[in-house]
Amino acid sequence: MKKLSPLQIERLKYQPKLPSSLAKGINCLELVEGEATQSVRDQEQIKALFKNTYGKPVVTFNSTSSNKVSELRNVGVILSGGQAPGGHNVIAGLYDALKQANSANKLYGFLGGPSGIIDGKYVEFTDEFIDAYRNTGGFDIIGSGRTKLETEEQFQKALAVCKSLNISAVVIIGGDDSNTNAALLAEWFVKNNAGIQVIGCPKTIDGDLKNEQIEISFGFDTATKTYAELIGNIQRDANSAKKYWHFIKIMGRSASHVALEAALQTQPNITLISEEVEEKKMSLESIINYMTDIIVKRADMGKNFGIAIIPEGLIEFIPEMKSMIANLNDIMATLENDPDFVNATTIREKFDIVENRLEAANAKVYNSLPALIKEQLLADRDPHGNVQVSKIETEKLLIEMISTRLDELKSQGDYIGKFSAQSHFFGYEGRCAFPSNFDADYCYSLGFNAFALINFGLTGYLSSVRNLTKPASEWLAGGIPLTMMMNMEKRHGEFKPVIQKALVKLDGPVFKALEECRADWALNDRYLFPGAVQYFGPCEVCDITTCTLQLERAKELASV
Ligand code: FBP
Repeated sequence: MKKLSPLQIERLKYQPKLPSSLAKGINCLELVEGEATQSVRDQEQIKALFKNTYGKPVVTFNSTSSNKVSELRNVGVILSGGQAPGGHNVIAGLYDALKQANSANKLYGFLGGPSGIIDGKYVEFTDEFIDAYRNTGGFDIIGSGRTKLETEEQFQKALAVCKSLNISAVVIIGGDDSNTNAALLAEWFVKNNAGIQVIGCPKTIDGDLKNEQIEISFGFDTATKTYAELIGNIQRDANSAKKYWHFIKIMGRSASHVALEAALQTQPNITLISEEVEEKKMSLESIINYMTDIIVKRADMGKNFGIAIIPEGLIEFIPEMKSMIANLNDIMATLENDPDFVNATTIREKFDIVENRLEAANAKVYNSLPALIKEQLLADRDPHGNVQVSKIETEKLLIEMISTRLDELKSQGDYIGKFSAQSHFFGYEGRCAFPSNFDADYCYSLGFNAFALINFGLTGYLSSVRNLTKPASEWLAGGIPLTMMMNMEKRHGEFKPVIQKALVKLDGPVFKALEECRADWALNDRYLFPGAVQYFGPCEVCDITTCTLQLERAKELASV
């Protein structure tokens, strides 16, 4: 028997809460259809590409008194992309609903992400299998992957695998890219009369898969609370020793929602928000000046310590870097097969080849960077051909440039402090934590609800559970068409239909909350210490949601 920690044992017993409409039973639901929908942008192009799944209505579920056994359905499930706390509960909710609907139903888990459905690698879930993973973090129940599902050949293979298992529906648990895959697969299955439905579930710690119907993606709650705990601990350390500046890079591929939320929970001295940097066209130099100014002012007050939060994707939002990285991404695609580059024996030779190929202005920016960052910018691209920003040590770049600037100021007599910095990157630490009560309940509900959508024969929908700042019993279950969230974007030089990413809105209530306080937090230490995620205890501590969700919902409700 596998040894479990005391918390593992207790969490396995936790019974996640469901919205009252779903709690009555999977066979006691009625479907309510809303108005027909359209995509967020590029309606004509999206409609042409999704002839069979475009324009469907938003749907919601009500409970009814009728209780009928559903027809037999076998379902396959895929975990796709980066890990996010609560993924196991989505599968547990899906499994429970499917077995409640008809005990002869079967749930298959495809192994290692989307490639599992193409290669026919799967497991069949049983009660015992599922029970060992309830309320646990991670995606290790079946693993995850980032394979894109987009080619005719992949779709044909997926169809053959589903047919061999008599699968009539597939649930894809993923972020914007994975749900774009889900939309493409759904359309292809309908077009080819495959008789297989596809339902998505909104996952990503990044919090950038959201809109009016999807208030937040799952995992954001737990991950941000985990980072906030760590930042709070570091703030205590900094405030105790009073000798270090801590530069903390926080995960979040592109949008700064995670950094912003972690900042609101902890109130650090400096928080950079990538979307603001882009909007204000802040150069690297102006970011350095902004941060140096605060460091100097604090030093004048006798405080040679502080906390700076840096969003993971920052580098791509600094205008001159964005242009250089875009140019570099194109060049890297050709250099992969260039013998001079591939066989270069020193990193200096690689730098020279790259600098010669970059446009003049971009070469200048690239050349101005420290060697460490130049080298990291040459690392392997992700499946979309982009730099993997989690591997770029922006926090170290900023420390190095600020140190140089402070030395200059010191030599001019404008700085009297002592700058000693520590760098951190909080990312993987938060993605597989035990899901908070919120994420445990939300994920279970999303999975349960995904089966409800399947049971009503829907396809090309995203599982939607709303009203999330209210107790779970008041949550609203339903679904939104995936095409409703799509627009056309350039990928690998071509316009493709993709789910639109939600970036931080600078006129939104969450950013405004930071903006109002940050000057005060910069100089007067207002650190908050959130502590670890709590699973047992008063609901004011255990069941609270994020500042982001609370502020956004409050604004939405006020405008109704
Ligand atoms: P998803 O969008 O797939 O949920 O992944 C998000 C993320 O955690 C980002 O925050 C991060 O940049 C990236 O994954 C890291 O990817 P990897 O796990 O491949 O290193």
